[in-house]
Amino acid sequence: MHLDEIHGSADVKRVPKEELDSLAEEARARIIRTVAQNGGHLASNLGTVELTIALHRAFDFSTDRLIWDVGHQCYTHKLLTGRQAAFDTLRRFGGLAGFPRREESASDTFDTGHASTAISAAVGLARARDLKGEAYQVVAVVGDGALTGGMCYEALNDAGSSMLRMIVVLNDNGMSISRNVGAVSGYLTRMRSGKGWFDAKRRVSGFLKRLPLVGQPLYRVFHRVKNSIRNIFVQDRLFDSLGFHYLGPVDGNDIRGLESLFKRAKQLDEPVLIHVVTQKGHGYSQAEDHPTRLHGTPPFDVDTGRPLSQSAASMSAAAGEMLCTLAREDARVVAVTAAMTAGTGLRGFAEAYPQRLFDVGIAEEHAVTMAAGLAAGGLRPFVAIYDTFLQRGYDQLLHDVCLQRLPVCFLIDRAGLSEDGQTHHGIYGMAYLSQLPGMTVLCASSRAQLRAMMRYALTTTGPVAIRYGKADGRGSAAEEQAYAPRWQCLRAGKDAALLACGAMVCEALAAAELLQKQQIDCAVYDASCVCPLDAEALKQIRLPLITVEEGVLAGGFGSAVCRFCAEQGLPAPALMLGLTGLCATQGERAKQLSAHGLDAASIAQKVLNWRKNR
Ligand SMILES: Cc1ncc(C[n+]2csc(CCOP(=O)(O)OP(=O)(O)O)c2C)c(N)n1
Repeated sequence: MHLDEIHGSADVKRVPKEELDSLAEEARARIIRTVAQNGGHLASNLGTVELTIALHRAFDFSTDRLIWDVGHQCYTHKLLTGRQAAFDTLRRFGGLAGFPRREESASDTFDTGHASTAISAAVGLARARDLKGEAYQVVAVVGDGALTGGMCYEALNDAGSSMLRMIVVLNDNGMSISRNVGAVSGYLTRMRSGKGWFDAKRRVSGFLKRLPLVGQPLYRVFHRVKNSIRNIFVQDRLFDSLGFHYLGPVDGNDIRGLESLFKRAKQLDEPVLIHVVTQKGHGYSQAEDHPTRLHGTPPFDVDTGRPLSQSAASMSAAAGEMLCTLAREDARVVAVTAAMTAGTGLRGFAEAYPQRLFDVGIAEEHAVTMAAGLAAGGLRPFVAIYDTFLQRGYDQLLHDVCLQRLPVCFLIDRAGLSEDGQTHHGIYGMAYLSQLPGMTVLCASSRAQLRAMMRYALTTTGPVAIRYGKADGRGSAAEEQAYAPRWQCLRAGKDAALLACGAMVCEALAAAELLQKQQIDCAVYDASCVCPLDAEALKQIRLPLITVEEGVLAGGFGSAVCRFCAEQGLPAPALMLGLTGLCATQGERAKQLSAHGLDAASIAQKVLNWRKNR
């Protein structure tokens, strides 16, 4: 049977055993081809092809519920649940999402994107099922990387004492995006290498079962006491002691072995944790050899595994390089990351200053409070983090950093719309950071400015957040100067002033060019300090104001300007351009900007409309 004949668990069950491997190969080839064209999460998906097929054979996900943690490994699930025809549109604007989406398919039980949520969601579903007297099984698939996140332990703690019927599949490949970190990761490694017991158990079980007459009864006795025997072989039993029936570790790339274990687990009337060991990138040598580079990748060449085009100058790389410079000059400078060393450009720093980089795992709350501790201890921590993931650390920002006015600098990467869509957009940061007492919020529109802002942050005595998008749109147009928290007039004009921050500075400059052709003369300001606002500039501009931000309008930059104008008796902004409502778009940045009216052409059009309607 081929992929195009499969539309759900029932079809996967009909695949003859001897055709399972070729089905896995077909899915794998399709994933490689599609990600090579569209970009996406590659290595994680290649590692879970067999696991997904086995899950669909053992369970029926037209009624049973499957929750993928992070959800970046759900491509095979999409292929097996009626979405193979649309798979070429994966991650494209208007196409299939790169993550599970309930709106997209009834087979997607729970939307994910951020790590470590699946066990909590599974506990909730299992409780809902029991209260409603329903019978379906709930399965959460969680990676060992996601298991570094605190929410997992809150959920395990809750579920383990509840005797809920649910299954957690721990997909252990030893990797987060980079090599996994921390004590639990070390524990899992010991479990994997304590495999001697599992081999012994298999041999003894097989031997007993084969004994005539006494075999079966002896096997049952063995089965009952095996957990206590296992203590002798496997020293530690984290999951058992948390109240989970632990099964494993098993080969997670062996469909048949997994299928029979899942079928066994299904019979158990208690929380079960199945520890499966997969290989990240399995079946594609480039991804097996470079699982970090090919964890998430832009379009790439299948032969070499290398990106098809040179990526635009990266703000992350500039942040990483500057941090090395600052660390060289100032022994107090340290870096903190929550499992995003590569994504935030800290690889070079990790090599140059391994003792001064702290990768805490996918633990943003801990990262923020730990950084506050570092600052309280006299160091100058820079926390490099994506805007969307810092949402996790909101109370920590307030309670641990801002209330104590500790000098932690947040390097907030991927501010703005994300190709990955709604779970990953960095569009709330401007609003949520600006509410925090004493937090200076800066938006960098170029690498040069970012570097200057980082140096400036070291001169302050309180918390600073520097936000920036992925690419440096202004490039060499921006000069490196000592940063002062003032707005810069980049272009004079007499009809209106476009006040833009971050990546919107480029769009505003281009919009002003377009408007010039229509005889509308707009000034453009780089409103690099969003909190506090540049009060002097605002009082002096004396033109109709148009704010432009790649973030939610409610509580954001435009709102702050509006409030300032009301307080000062100045005219309110003529236009406030930004994002409203749920931003459910994904894919190509240019298309998203245009859909939300934030590309240069749309900005110019809105200014024209405003002029006409005045
Ligand atoms: C809260 C949060 N922080 C960071 C990330 C970025 N991220 C996506 S996948 C990933 C690694 C996940 O590792 P694991 O769960 O082991 O899955 P694998 O890719 O190894 O299969 C990280 C850090 C995220 N999705 N959510």
